[in-house]
Amino acid sequence: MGNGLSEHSIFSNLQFHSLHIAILGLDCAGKTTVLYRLQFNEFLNTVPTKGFNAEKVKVTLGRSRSVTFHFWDVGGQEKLRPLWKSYTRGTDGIVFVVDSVDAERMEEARTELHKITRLSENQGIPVLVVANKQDLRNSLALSEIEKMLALGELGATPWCLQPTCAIIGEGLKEGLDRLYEMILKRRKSLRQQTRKR
Ligand code: G3D
Ligand code: MG
Repeated sequence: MGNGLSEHSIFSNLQFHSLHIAILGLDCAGKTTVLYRLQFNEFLNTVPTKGFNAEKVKVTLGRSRSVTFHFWDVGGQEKLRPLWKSYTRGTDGIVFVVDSVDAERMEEARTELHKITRLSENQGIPVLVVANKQDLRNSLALSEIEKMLALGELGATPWCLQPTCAIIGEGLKEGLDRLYEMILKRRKSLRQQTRKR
């Protein structure tokens, strides 16, 4: 699972405290801004590495649960996208950031989003789609973004669409809460399936 917990401990009680999240999206969507704004809580450490940023951030979510997120912010340039799958292997969730103003590249974002969620190892992994840069006047409405990204065609992938303004951090905590809930729900249903076997 990539979070250091054994399957047994996860399934015996759903109190997992550490999650692995890949932050993906086209270049300039705001991924790195999202990552650094997420440090609204306790900052643990920084590991600057070529090609990606890794951060461990401790977040207090609804009902006072403290969860440590290990975020991997991977470069979004075309030549780096083939690397995405190495970062989503064993991930608990994906944050997919889109630039709400960049209508021209929404189709490209859709292609990449569908490509990564269709991989067999990513089946069912929850995706938080972040409609970033909502502060800009010409940003697309959520309903338009949902349509342009064909979110309704994601099949087995649970998803949520969250409007944000990453430069001031607006909407990010709500987004993480929603992602956490989706991850929790998936873990519960996997646990039930295991019990039935
Ligand atoms: P990336 O990591 O996805 O490539 P970055 O994207 O986080 O580097 O952000 C790309 C640019 O978008 C940055 O501007 C950043 O400040 C801007 N940006 C990120 N989030 C928002 C937002 O919510 N609103 C607005 N208005 N801008 C945002 P620069 O000028 O540094 O390239
Ligand atoms: Mg970046």
